[in-house]
Amino acid sequence: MSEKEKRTVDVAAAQMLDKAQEIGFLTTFDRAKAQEPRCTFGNTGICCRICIQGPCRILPKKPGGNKGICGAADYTIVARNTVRYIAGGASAHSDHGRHIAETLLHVAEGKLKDYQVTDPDKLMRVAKKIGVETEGRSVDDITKDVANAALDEFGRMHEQDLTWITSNCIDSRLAVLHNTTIMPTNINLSIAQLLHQTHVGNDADPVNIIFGGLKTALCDYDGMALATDLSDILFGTGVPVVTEANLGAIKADKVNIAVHGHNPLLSQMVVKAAREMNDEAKAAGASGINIVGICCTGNEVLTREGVAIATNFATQELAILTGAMDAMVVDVQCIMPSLRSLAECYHTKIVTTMPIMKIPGSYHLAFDEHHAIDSAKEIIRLAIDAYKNRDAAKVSIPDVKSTVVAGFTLESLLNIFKKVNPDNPIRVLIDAIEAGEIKGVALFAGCNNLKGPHDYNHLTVAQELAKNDVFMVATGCAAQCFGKEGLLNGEGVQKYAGEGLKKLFARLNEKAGLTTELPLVFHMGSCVDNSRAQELVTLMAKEMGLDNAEVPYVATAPEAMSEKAIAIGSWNVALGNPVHVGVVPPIVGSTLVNDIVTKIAEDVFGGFFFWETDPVKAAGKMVEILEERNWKNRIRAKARQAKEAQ
Ligand code: NFS
Ligand code: SF4
Repeated sequence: MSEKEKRTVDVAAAQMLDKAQEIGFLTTFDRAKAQEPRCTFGNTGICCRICIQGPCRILPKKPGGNKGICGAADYTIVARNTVRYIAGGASAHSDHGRHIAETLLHVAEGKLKDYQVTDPDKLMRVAKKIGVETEGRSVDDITKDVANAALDEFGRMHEQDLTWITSNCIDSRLAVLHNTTIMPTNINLSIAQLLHQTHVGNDADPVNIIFGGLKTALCDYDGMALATDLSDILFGTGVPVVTEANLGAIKADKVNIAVHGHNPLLSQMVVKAAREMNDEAKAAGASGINIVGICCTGNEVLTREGVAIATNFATQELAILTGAMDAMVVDVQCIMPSLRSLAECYHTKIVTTMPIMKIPGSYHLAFDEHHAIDSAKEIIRLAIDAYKNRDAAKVSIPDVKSTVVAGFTLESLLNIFKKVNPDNPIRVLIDAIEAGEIKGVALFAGCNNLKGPHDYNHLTVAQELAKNDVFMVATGCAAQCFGKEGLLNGEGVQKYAGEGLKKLFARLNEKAGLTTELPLVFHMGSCVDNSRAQELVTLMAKEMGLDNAEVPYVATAPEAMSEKAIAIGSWNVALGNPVHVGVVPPIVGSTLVNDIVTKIAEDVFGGFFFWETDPVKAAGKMVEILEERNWKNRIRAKARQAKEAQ
């Protein structure tokens, strides 16, 4: 690997990094380098800052140094640090879900004129799933009950299992969650309890702490599952769309606005308002307005509106370096504070919109759901104004982009399977597994992490799994990497898929009736839409008559970074899924805790973590896991047949 490839595999990003070097701007790539070498204590998780006697480190060679000042052992410190990440992730995801639920309730109450129930069919499906009466009732009444049921998840004070978990999981899984006492009943309570549990002088038992963490991770799942459902109700359930990805999607002749962050409440309105404001852009001398997406709010509007992907997490600054980004409108999460200083070198306006996310020096325009379209229009006018100050001499947009076929919600994926098997769509995947055409299903999730080259792990793991006939779905920044690198289109299949996988694609393409070929990897949406992937594996489990932990399914976060990614990985484990992480997390400082999450977890939940930074080795291990599950399933089937024959 050359020095340049060590930074990123993304050609457009590499061009912009050269430009940054030329103009002497230090990006996140430089800052990542500056952090090396890392402190071993922090890097392995044995630094405790939970009280201000600390930081305490584990210094085994010094008398009294093998524990923190309070006596906390390495395993206590590592376990506490780990689950506090989960609390952060679950807070972010569930608060996003709560915001959507509140908005949906206000829609049903007639308080918000700019939002509607766009997908009443989904409303009915969700209502039925969670047990809300639909017969003879108005859409508003049903919507109110669904929204209130979601809000109830956050604060109910009676012991009742979380609804989006009980209604999405099969009985065998629910039994595991009950038997291990990790079934949550109240999202906010679990998060608060976990912070309490890990206060100085509280729980010292690493197993008990990890179980508290898993309970909270399930709240993360619940929050995102309801966020997905309610967003679909508000904005529609995506269908296949064709668009493009990478910095080449930024257009020199247009007013470019990037929507960046996570919550579709804002980005949907920006997309909608932009469609009505092309004339204003033209009056300013542009040929129109071009919206592009960064991070998960980009994935939300890609799925539902076909908005192009500009780039993913690690390269967000580089969109500004094109010199043609007129405004970046951000809401919450994964937004680098450095955007502001970079924007100073250009005409770009950074517009923050949420009360809990401001960047000093940037433009703050409080987004108000009561005047959503007006707020969105105001933001777009800022961008049009900024466009007038654009310096053409500073514009250099890499001529790099790939075609993207996205919009694969579970519903739209099943609709394609339905063309092959109208009576039982999910059988299409299972038949292909049983025929040995494919080895199983892999979910790609998570971020970028500059502890390794940008997008390298994502790309390599996917290429390896494709070669080995694994059916792939993806969310988040992983999915955005695949968009940029040409894996979200039919050419990706030709280039990378093994023979078995190609056969399945040939069958699907023949019947799908789309104007384009299906992509190598199915883009299932944003990180909260990992709930869609979990619904997929649960559907497979039901149809195969298995528990989740027996289905040939694996998850991977090849470049995990955020607390949210840690929470997602953790609920995947609790729900029976093996999870690869391509970065060694700060857990290895305690052999005991490391063994709990990588080994003991498998005995208890069927799911487990494994760390592997080498993407080829990681893919090899994932294939092995799928093969082992298939092998066990064949033995089970044989045993069943033998019993029936008796
Ligand atoms: Ni997920 Fe999506 Fe990206 Fe990571 Fe951030 S945008 S919510 S956390 S960095 S994948
Ligand atoms: Fe040190 Fe204990 Fe305080 Fe942690 S909680 S900083 S180990 S004294």
